Amino acid sequence: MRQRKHTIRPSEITPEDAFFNRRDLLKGAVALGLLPSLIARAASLPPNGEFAGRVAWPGSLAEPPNSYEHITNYNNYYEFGTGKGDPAENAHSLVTSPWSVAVTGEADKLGTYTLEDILAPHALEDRVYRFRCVEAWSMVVPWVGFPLGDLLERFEPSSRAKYVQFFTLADRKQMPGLRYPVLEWPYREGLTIEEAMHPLTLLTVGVYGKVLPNQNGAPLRLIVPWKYGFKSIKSIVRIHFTSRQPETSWNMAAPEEYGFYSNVNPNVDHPRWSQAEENRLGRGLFAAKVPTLLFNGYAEEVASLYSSLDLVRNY
Ligand SMILES: Nc1nc2c(c(=O)[nH]1)N[C@H]1C(S)=C(S)[C@@H](COP(=O)(O)O)O[C@H]1N2
Ligand SMILES: [Mo]
Repeated sequence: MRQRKHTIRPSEITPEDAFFNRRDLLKGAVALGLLPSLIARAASLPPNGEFAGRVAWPGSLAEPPNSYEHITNYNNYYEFGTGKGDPAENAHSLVTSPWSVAVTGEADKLGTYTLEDILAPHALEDRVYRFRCVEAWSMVVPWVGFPLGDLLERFEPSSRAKYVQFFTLADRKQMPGLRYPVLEWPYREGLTIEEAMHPLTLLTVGVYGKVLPNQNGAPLRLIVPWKYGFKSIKSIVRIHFTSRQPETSWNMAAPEEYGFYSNVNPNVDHPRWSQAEENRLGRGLFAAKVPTLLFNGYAEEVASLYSSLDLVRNY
């Protein structure tokens, strides 16, 4: 057992309590118009692991989030094993500091940026999103991050940048799962430039007000809330702007099952199972499944991105 130093017992204040108190306070401050001037746009990873000075994003779900325990112990991160408990058990070997991100392809400001460079000009937000895995389970998660588009703009993409591709670290010394050829390594994912610039697309550095644990994709991951979970790539080390639809690891592994778009869509089944319902984790084994919503419930925000696309063919 690990030793913990707590002045108050952990049972007295859960991460959930702390999160909600803070959120209510922040909401009040937002209503009073206080925050924008008070919050410095100078995000960084706090050495004590707790973010200070986030903005409560007004679009957050009212639904209560899943527990911190649940979100950080039931994961998909195949670089650390394919079992849901493997990432929490194995990802301690991932070294997240120092960290840097290479920016390549169709943009003017190419180069390698430190994590500190990446975060510095941005203001962190608390955003409670629905999160839906292609395996038909879902959670509600309070992420900490800022819109990816705000970062991408800093690299000045050219008019040829129609897509953005992302790569995860692939280091066999740190990632035991890379020994197994279950996916094309490094894990890679991609979005259209419009999807990448959409204000819901979150570059994520934390959960429940804390720095991301390694199993959730530290130190920097994507969250694309209207797409199946596998689009939300973890531990990003490279961002590549390109004129052509990029390769993605899941599409390379099983193209009939995992398309490039992978928008959550209850009307388009996975070839091996229905996608009409989902199991909201944490509600008990026998809780009823809930109907899956088109675009995971974010249709109002994102449907216009796909007005000219056939969503059955472009799954
Ligand atoms: N690099 C990498 N990113 C990844 C994965 C992975 O295996 N490797 N799994 C994806 C899948 S299938 C899901 S559902 C989510 C899970 O995120 P979570 O563990 O934070 O809930 O991460 C996605 N990002
Ligand atoms: Mo997933």
